[in-house]
Amino acid sequence: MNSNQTIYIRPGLSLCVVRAWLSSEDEQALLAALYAELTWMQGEIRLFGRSVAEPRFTAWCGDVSYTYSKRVLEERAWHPRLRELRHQLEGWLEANAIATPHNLNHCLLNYYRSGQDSMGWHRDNELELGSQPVIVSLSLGAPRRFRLRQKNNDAISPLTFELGHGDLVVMYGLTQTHWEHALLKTRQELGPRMNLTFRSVAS
Ligand SMILES: O=C(O)CCC(=O)C(=O)O
Ligand SMILES: [Mn+2]
Repeated sequence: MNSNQTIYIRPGLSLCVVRAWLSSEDEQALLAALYAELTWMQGEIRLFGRSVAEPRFTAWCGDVSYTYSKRVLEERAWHPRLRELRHQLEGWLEANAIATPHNLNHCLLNYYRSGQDSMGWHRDNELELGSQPVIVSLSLGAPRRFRLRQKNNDAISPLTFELGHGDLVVMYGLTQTHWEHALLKTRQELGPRMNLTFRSVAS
């Protein structure tokens, strides 16, 4: 096992963190290329009956369509760098004996312009991800606090990781049943961060 790699096991949670899975040169070049070359959109959410812009930008690639946050992300051709990363990460999962039913056939990307952009508490538990979703998350750019807490139980301490600059997190097992995660707003002056989540989606 890589010395940068730590596994966290808690009741209902299995998580692996690999620090600097990508080297710092690679992660900067990748962030710039993906920002320039992918099609980014800003989604809308309903809040108290009004439509407001989501506090982040989203892009994706996938062999199959995926319904995320009530929005259908249609199948979309892979960016060559994302296709390459997908295969490297599939190799990493295999080496670590983490099984995915459909390989990593979808990648959702989020771009947080500053500390004011965010993602609220949620689980990635859509039916099409299966009963034990494997979420492979790569973070580029400015580190941000990624938080996890057990759902409906504050007896178990939440977890927090600063994730950026090529760090990899893999959530697996029953994590998406019992734990929620979020990237909350911060007043800190921070540069942009991009997050790539590779998923295994049933068609
Ligand atoms: O930006 C992150 O680290 C989290 C992204 C996330 O939870 C998601 O895309 O579902
Ligand atoms: Mn998520």
